[in-house]
Amino acid sequence: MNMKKQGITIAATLAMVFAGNAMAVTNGSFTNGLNGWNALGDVNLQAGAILMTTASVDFEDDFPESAGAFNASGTAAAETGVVGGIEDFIGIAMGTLNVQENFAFEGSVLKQTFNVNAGDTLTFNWNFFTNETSSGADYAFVSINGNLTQLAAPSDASSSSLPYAFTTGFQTFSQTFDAASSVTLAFGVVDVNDYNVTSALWFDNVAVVPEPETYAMFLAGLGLMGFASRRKQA
Ligand SMILES: [Ca+2]
Ligand SMILES: [Ca+2]
Ligand SMILES: [Ca+2]
Repeated sequence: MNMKKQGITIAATLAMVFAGNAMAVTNGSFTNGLNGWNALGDVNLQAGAILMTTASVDFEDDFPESAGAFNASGTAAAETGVVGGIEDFIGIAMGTLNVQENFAFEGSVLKQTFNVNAGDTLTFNWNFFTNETSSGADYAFVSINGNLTQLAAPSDASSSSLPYAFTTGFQTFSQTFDAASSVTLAFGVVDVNDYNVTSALWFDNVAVVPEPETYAMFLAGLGLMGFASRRKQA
């Protein structure tokens, strides 16, 4: 194999590696519905993004609104604290979703497991909606291998956004991984203190991107191969 062919082969291999990495998350923009994801509770595809809520189908969560008024999918929010409930589904201990002495009651989650490389960064866009006005109540979270990060609670949502009373507005989450590993990513939203008054999490554009240094090395490598190739031709 001559140097040019070898260079092309290496470039093709690198391109495949990088394409594979960019594809770490399956259907992260939800262009193929819920393909690649596993849902529990009220999880609904809306205009190529996800909206999940804490709303029942047949219970007046937001009295005096009618039952199911804030349910997005036709499937009720799922119970917490029970076998087959929210904690079980995303692999966290019972009670983990409680906020100090305030119990989580019900909610919804969506999850996917994929591989990351060291230096990869997970990003996604999100927005939290709620009808709650009290502090210390419902919240939305992201779980990465069982480690919960609260995205927002009602105290973070101050703008109005019908049909919900409050929203945080659109936000971007970003987290970089130190080591290569398998990652179970889960998004969730839960009712806290009671089953009443709905909160919702919207999100989209879930992606894993390689660290810039790796990209730079990749591009530098292509440049060197191009130089070697040109010199041979000359
Ligand atoms: Ca999308
Ligand atoms: Ca509810
Ligand atoms: Ca609530």
